[in-house]
Amino acid sequence: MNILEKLNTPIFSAEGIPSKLDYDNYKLRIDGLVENELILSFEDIKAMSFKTYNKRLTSVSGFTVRAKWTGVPLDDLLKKAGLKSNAKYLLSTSAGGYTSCVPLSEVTENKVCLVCYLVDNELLGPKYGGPVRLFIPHLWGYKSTKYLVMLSLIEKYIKGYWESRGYTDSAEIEPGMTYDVNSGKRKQIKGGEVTEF
Ligand SMILES: Nc1nc2c(c(=O)[nH]1)N[C@H]1C(S)=C(S)[C@@H](COP(=O)(O)O)O[C@H]1N2
Ligand SMILES: [Mo]
Repeated sequence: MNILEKLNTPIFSAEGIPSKLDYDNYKLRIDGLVENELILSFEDIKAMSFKTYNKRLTSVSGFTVRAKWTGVPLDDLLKKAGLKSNAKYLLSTSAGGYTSCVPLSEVTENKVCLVCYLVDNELLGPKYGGPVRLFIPHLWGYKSTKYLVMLSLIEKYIKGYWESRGYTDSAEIEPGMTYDVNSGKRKQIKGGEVTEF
């Protein structure tokens, strides 16, 4: 059981939860406005240099959870693929067709964005978006696509699953009350990445 399972973290998956994951045949495709399209296996991803961030995933539905998220920084993958000058947005797609889209400026350079495969050193598993998911702590969780299979570099913004259903395109975390999964307490958040607890 990983930390998210132990804490009974709420599970969001519009496309349903896979009964099991196929790590051996997993492929992440990076395509669109890049010099070199990449197709990476789970082994390829694990072989790349990684970073770990002790940070929170925060959902507009009203929960926030802290864990140590490990993965390949998006910047490293984009460097490997080579961005074309007209690439402006990152569109992420899950195995089941869930999508979300962010401006590159929100997920590169000084911004944390991981192509994540471990949480507190354990696999994400079928409930929490394995083999590989995005982790973007400073935006509402709907940008952190689970069951990630494709990252497409595009020129024009496309609304993703939740953005098409009325949630904001920016996904900037707004002030309000939230449930802190780690402590089991309801807390006030002030807006922006949740770092206060
Ligand atoms: N593929 C996929 N990724 C997804 C979603 C989804 O429905 N499908 N929901 C998003 C939302 S709304 C949130 S808050 C987080 C929740 O992550 P968790 O299920 O690991 O708590 O996943 C995001 N990524
Ligand atoms: Mo969410």
